[in-house]
Formats: sequence, structure tokens, C-alpha cells
Amino acid sequence: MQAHGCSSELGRLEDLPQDYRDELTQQNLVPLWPSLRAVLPPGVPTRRTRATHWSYKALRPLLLKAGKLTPIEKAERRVLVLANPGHGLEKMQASAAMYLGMQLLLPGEWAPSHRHTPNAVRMIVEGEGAWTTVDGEKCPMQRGDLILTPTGLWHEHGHDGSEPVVWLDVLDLPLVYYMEASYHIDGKRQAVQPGHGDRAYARAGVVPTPVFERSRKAYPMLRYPWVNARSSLESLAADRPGLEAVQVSYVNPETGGDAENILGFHALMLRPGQVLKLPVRSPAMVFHLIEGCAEVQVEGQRFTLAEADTCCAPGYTAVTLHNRLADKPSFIFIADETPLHKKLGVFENRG
Ligand code: 1HN
Repeated sequence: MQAHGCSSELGRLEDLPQDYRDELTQQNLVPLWPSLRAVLPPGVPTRRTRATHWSYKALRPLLLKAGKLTPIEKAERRVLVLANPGHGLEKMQASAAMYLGMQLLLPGEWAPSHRHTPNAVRMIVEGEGAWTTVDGEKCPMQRGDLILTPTGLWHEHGHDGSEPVVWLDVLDLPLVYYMEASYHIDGKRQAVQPGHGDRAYARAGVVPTPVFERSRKAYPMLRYPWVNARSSLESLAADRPGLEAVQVSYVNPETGGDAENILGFHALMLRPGQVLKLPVRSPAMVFHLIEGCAEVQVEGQRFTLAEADTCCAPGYTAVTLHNRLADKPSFIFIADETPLHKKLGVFENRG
């Protein structure tokens, strides 16, 4: 006999008389029990997010073709979205909370200034000479740099170089849209202000002293140059030869907390030949290979990430990373939903 209240067979909608169901519908009422197991499955959540791999080699020619087919004026932001088929491609989601897109800017183009409620970051993939101005700070874009566009800050992109520039956009758009809190405001070309967060916060451990300032910027650092993140990883690996996960997190240098409110951003170095089994945690993750070659094993699939490839893994899932290079480190940019899960109190680490 089953313990009271633990029956797994709950009543179905079809078990109810049609006239009763019609009366419920008329009053905008729904019985919970036929759907209870679907919304609260036993032990582990149902995840629409599927392990998915996007090859840069495959998408690059399609992105360059978009450059020929659609002028920037007709696109505003010329992006191919990396959509997870588990959510339905039209939903433009990589996971429940993450949006990914590859954006192309051609020499001389300008993507006009706007601001919006979703938070964005850009991870620069290729090309020289482009810049993005965020909240009046002109940030040069170089391969591997991470540039923040936190909620509400004006941003626009320009390109003074001679080759196409491509970057990966990561936004919390699916979540903010679901919250019915997603909107934008158009602006005019920003006046560039002096000052660069990556210069003011040049070294970890010391921060500028606000002697005369009355208020601090909520986001004092907007650009995280790859040369700095990479050398931090190399120093960390050299300092701690026994450290399994050589990883740094992108943080707000004033608070030490996450760089943005909803999504988390990290850079991971795999030592030559290293196999790294990540703990099973609740948030979904995105892996983007900056340098090297790495295999990602997830949900019984194996993706080989070449440079600029991207893949995602659902939450509550085992992920194993393997550096395919025997003589060189590989470097991976990681975006995840950890800040969101921690703030909402649903974060789990199942080891
Ligand atoms: C956006 O503003 C940018 O500013 C890129 O470059 C991608 C995707 C959805 C909504 C806004 C950008 C975006 C976006």
C-alpha cells in the first residue's frame, strides 16, 4: 500500500465530467492535480535546454552573407542568434535565462545608440578596429575581451578598421522578457567621456580611493581585456600546480561580486591534456572556446570545440571538459545562470 499523500497516480483531466470542466473554464479556473507532476517532477526538474553545439566555421560564412544581404540600417544589430532547438528556434533562447548571438559589424558601419532593460556582455571573437561606447566610455574591442553593457546603460558600436569584426553577445533577455520587463529606448550618438575602468582598476587587490567623489558608478569596470584575464589564469596555474579548476570570475572590482546581476562570467584554463569533471549544479552553462581545442561531454554527447565554437549544457547535468592539446593550455569563456539561481535561493551543487 502506498503511504498517504504519496500516490504517484493522480487524477486526470479526463476523469472529470465535461460539464464540470466547462464550468471551471468559464470561471478561469483550472484543477491543479492533473498537472502537478508536470510542474513539479520528482527529484530533478524538466529542462527544455538541450546540449547544443554551434560551430564557428559553419556559422561564419552565413554571418558574412548577412553582411551582404542586410545593410546595418535595416538590422540595427546584425546578429545570427544561437538558438536552442529544445526551446524552439523561434524563442531565441540558449537556455531558460540566456540568449546568445553572433554579431557582425563591417568597416565603417555604426550600430546606433540605445539602452534596454536586459543586461548584455560581448565576447570579442575576431577582427580589429571596432569599438563600443558604453555609458560614455569608448571601449576598444579585441579578441577575447569581455565588455559589459549592464541594464539601462547607453551603448553603440562603431568600426574604424578594415576587416569584419565579430563578437558573441550574451544577454539575460529570455528571463527579462518572461518577466515582462524587456524594453528599449533609442538615443543619439554618445559624447565620449574620459576614463577607462580597465585602467583605473589595473590590478587586483587595490582599488581607487573615493576621497572627493560623492557617488560611485554601479558598474565601474566595463571592459575586461583578454591579456589580463589570460595572464591571471597563467599565474594562477603556475602558483597552484595542484589546483584542479584553474578559473577566474569576472567581478565588479568595487564590490567583489558578480560583474552583472543575473548571469555569471568566467574564464577557465585547461592545462595541457587536462580532463576536468565539473560538479553537477542547478544553473545552465555556456562554453565558448577562446583559444586551443577542447572536448565537452554532456548528456551522452561529445562536442569538439574549435576556436570560437560555442556550446551549452542544461542545469542539473554532468559536464566533463577535456583539453585536446597535449602541449598547450586551452582557454574557455563560460557564461552561466549562477547569480540568478543564488539570488533566488534555488542554487544547488550536487557534487
Ligand atoms: C542588443 O542591444 C545588442 O546592442 C545585441 O549590440 C543583441 C539582442 C537582443 C536585444 C538587444 C547590441 C541584442 C540586443
